Amino acid sequence: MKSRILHTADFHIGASKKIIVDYFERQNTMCNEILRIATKKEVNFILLCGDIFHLKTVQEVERLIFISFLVGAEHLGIPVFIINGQHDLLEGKGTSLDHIKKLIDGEHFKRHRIALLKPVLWNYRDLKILAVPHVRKREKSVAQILEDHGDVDILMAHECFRGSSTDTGWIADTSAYQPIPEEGYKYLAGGDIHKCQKIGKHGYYSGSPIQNEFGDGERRGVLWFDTETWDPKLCRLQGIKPLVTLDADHDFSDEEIPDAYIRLTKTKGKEITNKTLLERVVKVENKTVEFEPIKVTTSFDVMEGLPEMLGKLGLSNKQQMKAVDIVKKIAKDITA
Ligand SMILES: [Mn+2]
Repeated sequence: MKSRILHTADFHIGASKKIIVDYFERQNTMCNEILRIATKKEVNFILLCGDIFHLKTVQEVERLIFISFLVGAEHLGIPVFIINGQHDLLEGKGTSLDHIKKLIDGEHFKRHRIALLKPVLWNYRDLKILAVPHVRKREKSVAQILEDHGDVDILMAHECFRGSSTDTGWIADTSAYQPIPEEGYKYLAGGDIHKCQKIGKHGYYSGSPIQNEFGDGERRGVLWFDTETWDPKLCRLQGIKPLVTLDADHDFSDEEIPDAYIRLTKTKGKEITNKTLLERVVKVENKTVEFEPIKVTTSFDVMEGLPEMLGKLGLSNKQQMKAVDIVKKIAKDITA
């Protein structure tokens, strides 16, 4: 049985809130875009490999962004298989995804599955999927956990594997990092490293779907593959403004300014007169520039745009209303 699969990770909902004015909307768009791609590519399920939330203090609206993503996927008939990353770990034994587990266990979501802190083996369609969530201290290596379970088709893990690298050129090259298991699986779906890359023979990091900070490369998206070729392709998200770094000492007077969140660097205090540029700057590296970047606001209603989004995805009015009701009910439950 051929399955089509979307692999993603490292949403980091709540990241970039200090620099991006409309970060809620941007990360909500990210979630909607992933559902759009999943629908277009007719995937059978989504692998979501950890670091859903950025901070331990997750705001309700941030929770709602993720819950509406799961509600959307549920209604589209697309299961999402989730593991936690290190950003999802709370002090003590909890995770920021415990409420999602409750919703799944309580059958509010009937399709999705979640593995928190402990490895779980899922059988789905004709596939064996071993989910290895992140833990603070690994007593057994990922390779040993895999060996305990025997051969699988897909290994999900949120881990920094040896040999992986970031956009800034950092490489995980010491023995402190986990070696990639050499065999016993057909596809390793990795989370943790934000740059999309191949690792080992059959391992892949999807990377984060969008840039979350300056320094993140612009080559981003989600991975899509099928179980005939196991050969993933990067699908880019649409409608996501990039984060771009510009040299403030450059003469911008005649230049087209990209529609982006802009960071200015290296200025010696030269006056900037290009209005479009000034409107788009959200961060200044060197304080000799004489203006304040745009202030961050935090008012955003996740319900706004949800029916339209569901409509665009092809849901009937009745289904849309049902989905909105579910999100409202959940919102009420978790803010109670
Ligand atoms: Mn991460």
